[in-house]
Amino acid sequence: MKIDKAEVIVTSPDRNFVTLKLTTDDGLTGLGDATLNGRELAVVAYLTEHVVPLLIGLDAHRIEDTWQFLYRSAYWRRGPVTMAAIAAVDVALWDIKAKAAGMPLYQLLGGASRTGLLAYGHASGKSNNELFDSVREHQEKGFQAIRIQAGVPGLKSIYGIASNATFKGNDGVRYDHEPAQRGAYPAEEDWDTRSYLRHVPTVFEAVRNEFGSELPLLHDGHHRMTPIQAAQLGKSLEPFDLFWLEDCTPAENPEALRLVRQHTTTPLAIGEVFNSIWDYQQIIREQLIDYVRSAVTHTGGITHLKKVLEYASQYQIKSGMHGPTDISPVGMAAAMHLGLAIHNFGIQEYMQHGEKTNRVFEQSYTWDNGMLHPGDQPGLGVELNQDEAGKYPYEKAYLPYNRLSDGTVHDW
Ligand code: EZ4
Ligand code: CO
Repeated sequence: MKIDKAEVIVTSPDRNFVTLKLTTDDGLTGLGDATLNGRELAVVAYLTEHVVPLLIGLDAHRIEDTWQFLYRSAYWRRGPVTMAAIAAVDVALWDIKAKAAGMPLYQLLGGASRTGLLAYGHASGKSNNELFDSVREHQEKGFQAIRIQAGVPGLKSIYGIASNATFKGNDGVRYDHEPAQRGAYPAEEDWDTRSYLRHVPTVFEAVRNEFGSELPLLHDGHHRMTPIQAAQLGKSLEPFDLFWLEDCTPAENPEALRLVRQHTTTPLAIGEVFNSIWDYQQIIREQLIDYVRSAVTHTGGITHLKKVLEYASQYQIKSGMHGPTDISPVGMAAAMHLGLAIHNFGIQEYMQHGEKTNRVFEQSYTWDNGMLHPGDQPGLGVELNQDEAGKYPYEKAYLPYNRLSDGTVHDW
């Protein structure tokens, strides 16, 4: 079974997505997600110019060998662009292999270890009342675990809150910043860590008072704190029993987490911007985290992320795969097959795509009572409707960034 054709498809239904479609000489097709939010065309060029020409004629069954060939032959290893490109090839090959076997992909990964995947959604609001409404909306949609992001007094806009209503989804303005803002320049936001540190514990106290102690609650610090500030926050959130505190410090410095760990028992999650097992080597070995945040899409595909998660399992560290709307339904399905199969699944982030996206990517995964399941179609269970995809050409889009009150650029 040889790879006969490789197409890179860019479509922008609710936001930009990059998809690799492989076709074999016996007519099977496989899809891989290669979406890198705000830098989509870099991955398109990497694939089109440097990877696609190498794929034609390869044995589609040789997934591990193809992975190693792409990774090692490039000489320039790792990095988000490279690893997203390799991930797309890897996932498309797994899709093909599972279709050839006539099985849903999770069967090839060892079979189901559970009946479904606990998923969390994103609630947010500028005020506590708005936030409570958002939590209730999520509970009505079935969510049994909820991420809490709140506006901070004195700050105009902040990560996770739709302050300037950048995105109108099908159900109105959504409280999130996941769709990079369409435009030719990143939008500027403001930031003040001390105000944030003072405010967040009061929000969690209010949420616990309103919704009780059972509901699993999560929070994303989005890389903005210094180690000692993160330690302070973890400590001040301890009474509210978080499921996790995510990305408390910038991802580049794994040592920072040692200091955070010394001061707090709040569980830590990190890694949505990591892209290889090497990024995790120290923090897993030293047990500095509790959850691995990497997405299949950004971490070299199923082949590579499975290795990270197997390594993590020795230390009782679990998966918490990144699942914002900038992971396409193809990437989400890949995460679900992997999450269903591994023993150390923790939780899956799930933001729910808009209707246009769902028409472009026909899915067989299901959402029921707070639980995701990849479905039982052979392969990934997602197909690309190319007529629909063709209706939505690429639109230039950037993630926002932020500055302190004196104009200094801060971590976003
Ligand atoms: O900012 O997916 O936990 N989720 C996140 C996301 C990321 C975007 C970046 O592309 O932090 O909102
Ligand atoms: Co995050």
